[in-house]
Amino acid sequence: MSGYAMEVYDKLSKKYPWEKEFLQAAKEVLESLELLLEKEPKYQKHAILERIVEPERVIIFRVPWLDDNGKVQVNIGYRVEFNSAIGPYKGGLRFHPTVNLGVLKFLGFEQIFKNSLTGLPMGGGKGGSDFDPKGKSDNEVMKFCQAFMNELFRHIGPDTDVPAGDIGVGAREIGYMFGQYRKLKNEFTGVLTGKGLNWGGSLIRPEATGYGAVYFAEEMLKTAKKGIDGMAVAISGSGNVSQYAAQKIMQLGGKVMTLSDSNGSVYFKNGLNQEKWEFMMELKNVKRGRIKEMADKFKDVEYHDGKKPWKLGKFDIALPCATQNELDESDAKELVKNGCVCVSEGANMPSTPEAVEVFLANKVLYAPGKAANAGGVATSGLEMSQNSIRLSWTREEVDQKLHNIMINIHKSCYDAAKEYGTPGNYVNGANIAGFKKVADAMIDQGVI
Ligand code: NDP
Ligand code: 2IT
Repeated sequence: MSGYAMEVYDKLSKKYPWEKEFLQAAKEVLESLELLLEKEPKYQKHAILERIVEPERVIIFRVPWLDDNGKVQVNIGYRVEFNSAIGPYKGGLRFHPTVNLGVLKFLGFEQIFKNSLTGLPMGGGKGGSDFDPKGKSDNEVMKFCQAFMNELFRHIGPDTDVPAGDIGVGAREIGYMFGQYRKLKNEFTGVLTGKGLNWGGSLIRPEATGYGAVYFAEEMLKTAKKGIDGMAVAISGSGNVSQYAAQKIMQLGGKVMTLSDSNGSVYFKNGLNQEKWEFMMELKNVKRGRIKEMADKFKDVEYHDGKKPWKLGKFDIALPCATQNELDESDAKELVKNGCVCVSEGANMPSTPEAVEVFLANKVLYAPGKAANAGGVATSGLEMSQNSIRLSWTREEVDQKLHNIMINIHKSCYDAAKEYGTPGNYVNGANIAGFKKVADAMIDQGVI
């Protein structure tokens, strides 16, 4: 890195040395922008980088709640309202014990460019809590969600900030939070996305992130005259994104070979099929069990305790769909050695910078999360539109719109990468295309 981008990154890393995930995300974006910044001095003149790396507002609050034993528990709640130049803050809420301000700043920062890439009018934000839903009763989860909303409600709104799900926040949590918001405000609005279908949710929103990551992989493969049919696919995670990435791969004739959770991975000797997929959906979404139980149930499923999927076999495609930095340099080298040609990130920043280097150096078709997983937030944007016009679109209509959005994002990234001298580099393409729209809006709107 050099010049203006380097100057800004240096200052940022001295100011927030403990926010390592945020610095990692910021470094990647700033590196990608170098050529654009050289060609377009207006961004430096208007101090766009100095402004874009600072959230517009951060809200941090205490979340006290009563557990099933009548004991008071205290968690920390956050909402990082990062950038609203092109629309209301938009982005998920994460409930996980590893949540801290640095993690949410990384996610909120990525969200700015991701949301811009969708072509929809959404700014960037992210929030959450260090609350761990694992092992909690439904009643405890409800109590926590209500307590969390008791503070968050005064900062959000359908035209201000529209949260959604992320790790540890799915349909159940969105329901409890929406109920509390509605009660506190005495109004029914599209303040959250990922809502239930009979109270304002959109068809295809649950599927959207996973489907979108596969649609993006398809577009990249087309540039190499390849397709998903017959490909062996490694998927990590077994949550919302992984579940529907797996379903779409099966629908397109690919063979899903792995799934995982934070305890270990399962390897499907004969690939995943409908029966096993349905068992997994019930196991993860209803029983809230561990992925290991798939190996107890099916003879042709192996469980690898404490292992990630990447070294368990030979895969043509990898879809990391669990969490940040889950795929490192050694995993990337092994994937490449075994013939992997395409990596599409369902998760946010799952590949370490060293892993990304390996993919780029080996001409793997590699899509960073901010492009590949943008289908989730894009469909949230479609949910907001349906809420505003008080109509709901059919499954086919929403899926078609999602598919078109993913095709358009692919094209924007592909074209920007080519225009700025690094053809095929979707990292640069996504960062440049996502940045330009937001930065130009900031210039138009003056120093605020
Ligand atoms: P879920 O909570 O539904 O699932 C998360 C999955 O990842 C679980 O299988 C979980 O295992 C695993 N996981 C979580 N933390 C770790 C960890 N530290 N190490 C290993 N595995 C882990 O979340 P989502 O599927 O919604 O989110 C997955 C990823 O996709 C995240 O990076 C999220 O930011 C990103 N994303 C999500 C979108 C959405 O619409 N939901 C949209 C765009 C991106 P376990 O059950 O053991 O914790
Ligand atoms: O990372 C993400 O894009 C999400 N968790 C989804 C955000 C949203 O507002 O749907």
